[in-house]
Amino acid sequence: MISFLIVQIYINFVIGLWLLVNWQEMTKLLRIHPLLKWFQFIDCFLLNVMQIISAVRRFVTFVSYESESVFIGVFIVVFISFKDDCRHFNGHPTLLTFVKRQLMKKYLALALLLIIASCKKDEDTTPVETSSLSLNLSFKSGSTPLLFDTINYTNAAGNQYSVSRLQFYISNIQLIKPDSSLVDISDFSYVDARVAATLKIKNNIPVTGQFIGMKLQVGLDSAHNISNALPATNENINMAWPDMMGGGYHFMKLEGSYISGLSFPGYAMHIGRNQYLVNCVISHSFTLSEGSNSLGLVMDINEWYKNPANYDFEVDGNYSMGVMAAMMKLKENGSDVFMLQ
Ligand SMILES: [Cu+2]
Repeated sequence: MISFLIVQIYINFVIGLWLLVNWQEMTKLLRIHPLLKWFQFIDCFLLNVMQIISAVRRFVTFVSYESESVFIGVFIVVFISFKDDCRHFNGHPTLLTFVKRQLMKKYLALALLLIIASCKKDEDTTPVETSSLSLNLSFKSGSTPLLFDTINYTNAAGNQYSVSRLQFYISNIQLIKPDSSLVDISDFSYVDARVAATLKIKNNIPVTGQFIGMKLQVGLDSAHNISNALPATNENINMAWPDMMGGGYHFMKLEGSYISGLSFPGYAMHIGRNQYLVNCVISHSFTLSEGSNSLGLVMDINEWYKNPANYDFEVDGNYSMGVMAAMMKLKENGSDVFMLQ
């Protein structure tokens, strides 16, 4: 509606400008006294106002179609049907009628182009895509990007280790507003650090504004952490936590090997069971605007092994599954494994 009015006013402005520039020629053509131009101006101005009102009225009857072709069609109808009802000068056409005829002859193509351009522009400013947030996951150990299967990293306890598997669920992502209220943006996603397709978490909940951080969980809440509650995909089946150990799903499987004296034993940091759900809080200010937004979500694997308590494969054990103390340490260390960038 507003854009339609803008087009109308724009066209009238062009007509007015044309009148000003070509006034002398016009008066000759129309054989009228130059002083009458002010009457003509007021006359045309009033007519323009009437046309806008009439155009709006006509447009409203079509607006429900909301298609570009109808939009253009209505405009052309309105444009061509300008009323010739101000013939004050002994049968001479009014200036506006004259201009309209000139425009019809010379500038119709230009006018149509303007209309189409205006319509296109209008479409661009209409938000077609609702705002959404994509999280792009990446992994590192300390300052080193994750490279699988190489003993390349050292944790706070001094264990030199590699990573061969990193799979987990990320769930209940919430954005933190400056007043500390929370906006829920996602349910849960399965992530396999080796599978690129799982590293982009998209949500379709429109959200805009300023935020001071993010909360999320590594694992599944109690409503989902029930055997066979998730769709029976290979990924979910592989993440199953044995029924004889309580059922549900692994929240995370982080595996690799490490250097122990002269040997290279494996390690498996597996977390599951509701009480070991990992709550992460990330302090990071960001603004989400209309359209699509993306943020980098980086997991520092070394953070699983420190803060508040160092995890040492030699002391705390290289297999955590079902070992309450080990899983509790990982859960608590896990609260700061993520950062946003
Ligand atoms: Cu396990």
